Amino acid sequence: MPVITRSVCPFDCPDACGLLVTVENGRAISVCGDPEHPVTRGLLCPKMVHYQQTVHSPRRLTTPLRRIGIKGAGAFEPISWDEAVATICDRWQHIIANHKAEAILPYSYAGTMGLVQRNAGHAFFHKLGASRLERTICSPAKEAGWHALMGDTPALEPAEIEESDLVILWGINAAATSIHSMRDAQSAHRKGARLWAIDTYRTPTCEAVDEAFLIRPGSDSALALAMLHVIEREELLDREFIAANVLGFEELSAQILPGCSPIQMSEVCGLPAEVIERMAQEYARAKAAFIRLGSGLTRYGNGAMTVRTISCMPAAVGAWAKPGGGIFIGTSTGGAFPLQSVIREDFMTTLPRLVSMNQLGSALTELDDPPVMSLYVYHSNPAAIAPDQNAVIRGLEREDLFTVVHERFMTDTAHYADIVLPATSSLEHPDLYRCYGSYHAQRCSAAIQPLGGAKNNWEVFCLLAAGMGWNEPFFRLSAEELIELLLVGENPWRDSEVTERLRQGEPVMLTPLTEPKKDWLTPSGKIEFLNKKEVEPLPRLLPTHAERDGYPLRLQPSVTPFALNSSFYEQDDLRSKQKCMELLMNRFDADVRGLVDGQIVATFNDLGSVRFTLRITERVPTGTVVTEGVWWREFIPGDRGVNALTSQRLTDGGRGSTLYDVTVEVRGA
Ligand SMILES: Nc1nc2c(c(=O)[nH]1)N[C@H]1C(S)=C(S)[C@@H](COP(=O)(O)OP(=O)(O)OC[C@H]3O[C@@H](n4cnc5c(=O)[nH]c(N)nc54)[C@H](O)[C@@H]3O)O[C@H]1N2
Ligand SMILES: Nc1nc2c(c(=O)[nH]1)N[C@H]1C(S)=C(S)[C@@H](COP(=O)(O)OP(=O)(O)OC[C@H]3O[C@@H](n4cnc5c(=O)[nH]c(N)nc54)[C@H](O)[C@@H]3O)O[C@H]1N2
Ligand code: SF4
Ligand SMILES: [Mo]
Repeated sequence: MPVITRSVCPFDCPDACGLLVTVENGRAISVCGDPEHPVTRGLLCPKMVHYQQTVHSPRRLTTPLRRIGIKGAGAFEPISWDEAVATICDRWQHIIANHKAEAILPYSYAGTMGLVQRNAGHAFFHKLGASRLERTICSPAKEAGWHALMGDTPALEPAEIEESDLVILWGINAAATSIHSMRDAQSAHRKGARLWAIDTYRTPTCEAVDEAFLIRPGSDSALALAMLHVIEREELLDREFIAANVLGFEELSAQILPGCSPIQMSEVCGLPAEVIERMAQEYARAKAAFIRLGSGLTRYGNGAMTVRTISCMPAAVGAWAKPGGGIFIGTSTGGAFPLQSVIREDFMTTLPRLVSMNQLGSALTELDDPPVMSLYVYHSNPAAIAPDQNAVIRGLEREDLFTVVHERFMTDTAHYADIVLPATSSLEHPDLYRCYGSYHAQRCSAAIQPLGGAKNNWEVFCLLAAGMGWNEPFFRLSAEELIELLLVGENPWRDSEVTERLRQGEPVMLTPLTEPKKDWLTPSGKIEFLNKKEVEPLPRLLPTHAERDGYPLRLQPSVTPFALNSSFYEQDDLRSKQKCMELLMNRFDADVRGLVDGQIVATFNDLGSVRFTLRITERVPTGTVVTEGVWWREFIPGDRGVNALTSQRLTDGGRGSTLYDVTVEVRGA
């Protein structure tokens, strides 16, 4: 008899969708959305509708492996878990004796978002004294930009979008990356709201809105400042709201806005001045404009400033004061669960060095005192997703680097491992999930037994702790007991009733801590247009990094609806929907280079050269080229993926990645 079990989508996505998994004879045979989930309401994206194909993929790793060929060649032999753990612990003891524990570097990110499995390694590496990883590849510049203006003010309730009369999907490909925001925006549309998208090329989201505005990469501050210039000039400011809620509008008005006329800013962002004029007027005249801000526009040398500048807009027109008005960058529910009980910073006896995950290439090839002698990768695929792939691979090829990769699949990174450990999928382990697009949370149990010898992240760290000879009782707790540590007590986010429902596996809504849209949690209590604590006290136009690089085309390493970063390439159907690793280029740019549709092209800059299949399309404006998805090397025309073209440079705030801040040239290959 098939059994239906509730579960949660574990992937790095704002939504943490509720799932219903049908299990028969120990196998997951189908997965669908949970119609009773209060937010996700049964809707799933195309990636997850056949999740059982990922879980039961013939490509799943099911036994530990030891490298037998040269590094990166992919030749391995099976070994037992005992042997794998003993080999790792022996090597680490040796490295610690010769170089100290900081020579060991963990590398993990967001293969699973579950609070236990995602954070499972922290306690272990803290006790070991390993280098710490600065996990900033995604969008820390977004938080930094928000913080500079809004302090600790929490996000508004995202469902307010449905009450808006003008929804702006700004730098977010919501149709692919945030399907519930898209659904709610469309519901607002049905009630009469207009929908805009502001992007750098025509994404699926642009096809689903009333109007799409395409701007030059990294130039959103120019557009926002020009709109503010018009709003002030046309006397469309909400002066009452500003007087009561904003600090430093006068300074912005006197020092910055005069130099930001639509004509001046048109040259920067590429939109005609009259279009900027119209956008400003319509934005200011809307009853309750709602900006849903994405992450793409933050991955530039000026990314934090971009977020800060755009975030001034709802304050200038008083949109915050109206239901459905404001700007939403994502929720943060950090206080809801005592994560310290899992990550155990108290296990650290010193404060080891911090290594940026965006600079793994340099860490592996340049760091000394001590050099990185061992890399332990879990739920991440840095050989594919980290910037400056050539530097990363030079590091991974080092014969003296001892690399362990704990994975579900033989990823590009696992190919370079000395030891590969098989990981469970989310259906094979329990966890507790929260999300960053709303305020829901849910605990789930394993729906099926682990495949073959696969083990979950937490189990592996318990084995490694035992292998290191530690007696610490913490490493004898089960994953369920860790979940219970996260659920102890109650707090303003969740009372005893909500906590009990969580224990039962029900999806629940957490209660955001303050009344958003009224209390500005900044030092002054106001929205700080002027913030003297910042290097840049006022929002202004800053250049991107790539503007100085000198290659003629801006490259956008964007996302596809049919994969999530480098995940899901194991599903043949999803992969075939993406066809192949394409470079999207405008006909004009192709013609001047004598390139034709379908040919293999070499795309290059100072960091590397990557082969793509050229796709000529009017979706991309001149001067910009786009590729979607982070392909596995096995499926691409050359031996390098898109990140051989991206750099290790960091954002202006938050030390984030600058994956979109790239220039290239393209020629026939
Ligand atoms: N299907 C799918 N879903 C995903 C992911 C995936 O890979 N595939 N990834 C997940 C992860 S980890 C994340 S962080 C989120 C990210 O999801 P989003 O917040 O949507 O971020 P991105 O897709 O990186 O970028 C959003 C859009 O910004 C555009 N963009 C790039 N530069 C600029 C700019 O300078 N200005 C403007 N206005 N737009 C710009 C890009 O073209 C893109 O369409 O999605 C998550 N969901
Ligand atoms: N060119 C380009 N580069 C990008 C991006 C882009 O859009 N374009 N996006 C960037 C962004 S926003 C992000 S967040 C990063 C994401 O980078 P990563 O967090 O590395 O994400 P994935 O590529 O999805 O790789 C996750 C891996 O975890 C494995 N995994 C899943 N569950 C488990 C588990 O429970 N245990 C273990 N041990 N393994 C598991 C999966 O098999 C998968 O190989 O990539 C960044 N890099
Ligand atoms: S990837 Fe995102 S949209 Fe798709 S099922 Fe998972 S949480 Fe939902
Ligand atoms: Mo991300």
